[in-house]
Amino acid sequence: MKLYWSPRSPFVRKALIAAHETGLIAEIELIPSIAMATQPRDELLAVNPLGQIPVLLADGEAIYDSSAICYYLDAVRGSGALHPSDPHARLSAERRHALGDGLSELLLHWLTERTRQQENQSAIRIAAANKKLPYIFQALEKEAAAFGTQPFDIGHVAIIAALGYLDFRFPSDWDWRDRFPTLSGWWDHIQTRPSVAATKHYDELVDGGAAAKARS
Ligand SMILES: N[C@@H](CCC(=O)N[C@@H](CS)C(=O)NCC(=O)O)C(=O)O
Repeated sequence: MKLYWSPRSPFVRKALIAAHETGLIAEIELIPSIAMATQPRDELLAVNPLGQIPVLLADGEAIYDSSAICYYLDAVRGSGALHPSDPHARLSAERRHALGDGLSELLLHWLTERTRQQENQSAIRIAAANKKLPYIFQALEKEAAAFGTQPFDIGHVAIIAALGYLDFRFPSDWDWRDRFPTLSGWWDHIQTRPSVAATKHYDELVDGGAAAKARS
């Protein structure tokens, strides 16, 4: 299998966590990729008409997006542990999955605005993101009350990807740790899970690959 990959993408991280959880990571070759919403790349469009990463090449198919890749690795190739078969457990997992993915999307848009020239930044979009964040974290804090007793599933994977991306890109912009103690306690605890510890973000463009070497 081949994965169009970047160590800076929260959606790629979801796929990587699923690959570790299912024990399939050793079968996946990583293809370093740069994806930008403003400059779609031909090599990505050839495998994903949306021009986004991650994309997994497996069984002669190009599989996208991150949710489909996680489903393929876990339910088609693995035991299905990340996608509960009980409808109520699955509904809960999918709601948390949506919450995590939604936060990742919001953060990606926020980063795009922030990296624009000051005069081109949209104050309206930045204000909208700032208004949503407390609501998202209140919902996460409520969900986190059950995290200690739930089997690990795709909802937790998506939330880890989003919170990890927040720490990576916005380490001092949104101080949630003291305000949301249940979520914060779980976040500290989950860092030692092997699939989480093995997939931390780094910026290969800044590190010049040093971080990648340290991890191999
Ligand atoms: N729904 C997609 C979102 C993927 C996504 O937004 N990927 C970003 C990188 S983190 C990307 O490829 N951006 C380029 C673009 O949107 O054209 C998924 O879950 O995989």
